Amino acid sequence: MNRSDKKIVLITGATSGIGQASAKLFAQNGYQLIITGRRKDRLETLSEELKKNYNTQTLTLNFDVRDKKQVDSNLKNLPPTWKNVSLLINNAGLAAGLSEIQDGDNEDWETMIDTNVKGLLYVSSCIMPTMIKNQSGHIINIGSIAGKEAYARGNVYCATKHAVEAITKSMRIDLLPHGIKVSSVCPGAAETEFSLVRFKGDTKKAKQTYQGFDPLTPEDIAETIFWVASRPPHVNINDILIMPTAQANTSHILRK
Ligand code: NDP
Ligand code: 8X3
Repeated sequence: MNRSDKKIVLITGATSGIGQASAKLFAQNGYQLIITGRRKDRLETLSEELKKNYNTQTLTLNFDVRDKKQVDSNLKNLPPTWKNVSLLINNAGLAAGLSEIQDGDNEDWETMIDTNVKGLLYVSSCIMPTMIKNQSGHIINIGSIAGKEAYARGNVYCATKHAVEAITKSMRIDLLPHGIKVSSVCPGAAETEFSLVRFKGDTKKAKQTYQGFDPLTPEDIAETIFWVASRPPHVNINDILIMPTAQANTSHILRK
């Protein structure tokens, strides 16, 4: 059954992992989709797949969330049929490196701060005015267990996800008078391209991250995001922390 009545959802970072799985689930449930990411070929392949499988209308926007000019030129003047975004999923994000703070690479720090914090703000600032004008909308920020606690060598990544937590709480207060819901979905270890990116293409290290236990899948998170997005108008889910059963917190994973 179509539960959405052709709402428009904008998903950042839809070329992989959680964003891609969410795109498929929202398409399956009758949403129109704006999907974004830097890898154009992947956006196009996904758009074709969504059209073929679900007859979904998709707008693909190829930009880097760190670049304010690119964000503005893609999102500030959306075509009239696409501008009434009712759901924004701020998902684009990454970890770069896993080093003790004294050994941290300054470029990695900038990449994480610019993507996870500034990128989320740049995208939101383009979409909030229309939501405010419409006096309705929903923003779901993808946080992390790393935004709830700090772990060894997680330093700057943890800081960016703590920032997402603070921004989410603050957005909820500021947008309250405008009828806009604000939520966060915060996963523990989910097997996506996350570790491949963190370890800069080192497939062995990426694989080891998820060895000996069942991590979350991107689909687990997509289902959670969809559930948060599909509550009735009078219900907002402020925050969900979703973990693999085998992971108690960032430092306790039960591996076989
Ligand atoms: P993936 O690496 O599989 O996906 C990340 C997505 O973000 C890609 O689509 C990528 O697209 C996009 N992205 C990254 N940098 C940029 C950029 N500068 N501009 C535009 N898009 C960008 O990882 P996940 O699916 O796991 O990550 C999604 C979110 O979930 C992130 O915010 C991450 O921090 C969070 N998270 C992940 C967890 C995990 O264990 N996997 C746990 C908790 C939270 P492209 O490269 O094409 O630009
Ligand atoms: C990703 C989860 O624990 O690898 O946000 O930082 S963790």
